[in-house]
Amino acid sequence: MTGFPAIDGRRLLARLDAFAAIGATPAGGVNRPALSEADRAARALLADLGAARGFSLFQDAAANLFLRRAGADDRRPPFLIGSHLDSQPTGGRFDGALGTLAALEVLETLEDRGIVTAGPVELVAWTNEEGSRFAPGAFGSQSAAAGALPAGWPETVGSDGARLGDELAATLAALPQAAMRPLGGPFAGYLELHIEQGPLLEREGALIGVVEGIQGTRWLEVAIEGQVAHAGTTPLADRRDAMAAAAAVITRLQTTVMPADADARLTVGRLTIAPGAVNVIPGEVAFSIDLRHPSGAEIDRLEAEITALAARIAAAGGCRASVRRSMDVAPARFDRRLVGIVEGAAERRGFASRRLFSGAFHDALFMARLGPAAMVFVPCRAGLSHNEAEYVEPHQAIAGAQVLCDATLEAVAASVAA
Ligand code: HGY
Ligand code: MN
Ligand code: MN
Repeated sequence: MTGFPAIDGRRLLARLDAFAAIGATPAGGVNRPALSEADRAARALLADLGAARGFSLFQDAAANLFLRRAGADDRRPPFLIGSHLDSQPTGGRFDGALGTLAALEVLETLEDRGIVTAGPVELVAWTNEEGSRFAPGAFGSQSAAAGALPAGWPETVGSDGARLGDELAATLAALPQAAMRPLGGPFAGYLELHIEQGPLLEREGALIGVVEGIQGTRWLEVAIEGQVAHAGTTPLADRRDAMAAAAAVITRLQTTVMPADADARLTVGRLTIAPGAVNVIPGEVAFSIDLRHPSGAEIDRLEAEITALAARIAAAGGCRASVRRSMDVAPARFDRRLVGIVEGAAERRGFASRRLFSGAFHDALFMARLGPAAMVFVPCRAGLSHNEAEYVEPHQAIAGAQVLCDATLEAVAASVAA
C-alpha cells in the first residue's frame, strides 16, 4: 500500500449511476448528445456537486466546464484532470463519464483529507468530444488548444438540424454560476482516465493501461453524384446510379484497402441517399469515412488512395465523386515523465498494467500539443464501446480512479519541483 489517500469507491460508483440516469436509454446505455438538454443536465449536476464542495466554477467560450480546487499558491498554473460528458446516440455509461467523475472523486478525496496541493487542481469536462451531433469531435479541447473556436463555428448544422451557435449559447446560459474565462491558458499538466474501448487490456488480464500516445484520425465526407432516373424504364447501360458506385467504393475499402494494412481502420458510419424513393435511381449518395492510423504519412497515403479509387469507380459508372475532410487529427505521443508516473502509480498499487497506444482519439490528444499530458485506461467488457452494452467492472473503475488520484498527486508535486 502507499501513503497516497484511498478514493471513495462507493461514492464514485454512485456518481456513475446518477449520471447514467441522464439521457438513459431503454437498452442500458446513454444518449447525451453534445450541447443537448441531456448534456446540459449532466453539466448542471456536475456544477452542483462541485459547488457543494466549495470548488469554484468556470466555463470558456467553447463551454468547457472547470471545477477548481485551490492550491497553496494559486498563481501557479492548474493541473487539469477530466474527460467529457457528451455521448454517442447509442453510447455507453462509461465513455467520458468515467474520466470526468473519477476526476471529481480525486478533488473530493483531496478535500476530504484536507490535502494541500502546491498549485490548483481543476476538473475539466470538455465540450463535444464525440462529434456525433456537431462535427468535428473534440470541439472543446481543440478550441482550447487553438485558443479560438473554429472559423464559422456558429453556422455548423448538427445531425439533427440544430445550429451550433444556438446550442452553445443555450449551454453557456444554463450555467450562469460558472464564471467565464479565456479559452486555453497555461496548465501544469493533464491526466485523463478513460475506458480502452478496445479488447487488449481485457485479453491480457491487465487492469491498467499506461497510454503512450494516440493514433491519428481523419474524417472524410465522400459525395457521389449520378443521375436521378426511373427505376423501371432505365436499362443498366443508361444508368448513372450513385448508389451502385458508392456501394462499389465501400466494398473496396473493406475488401482491399483495409486488409492491406493491419494498422489501418476504415469505417463508413453514416450514409445518405437522395432522393431516397424506392422506385427512383439515386442521384446523390454521401457517406462518411472515419480513417485512423498510427502514422500521419500513412493517413495521407490512404486518403490519396481512397480519393483516386472513388474517382475511378464513379467515372466507370458515369458518376462523379468528391472527397472533403471534416476532421483531421494528427497522431500524438504523451509526455514520458507523466507516462512513467502513471505506470509507477499502477505498480505501487499492485495493479497489472501494460503500455499501449490509443485507437480512439481523446481530448488528451489536444492537450498534449500544449503541455505535458497522459492517460490512464481501464478495460471494458469485450472491448465494446460506442455501444449501449459498454461495461466496466466496479473494481476496474475504482482502480482507474485510484491510479488517477495517485498519479495526479505525484505529478502536481513533481511539476512544482521541476
Ligand atoms: O471516435 C473516437 O475515437 C472517440 O471515442 N470519440
Ligand atoms: Mn470518450
Ligand atoms: Mn466516444
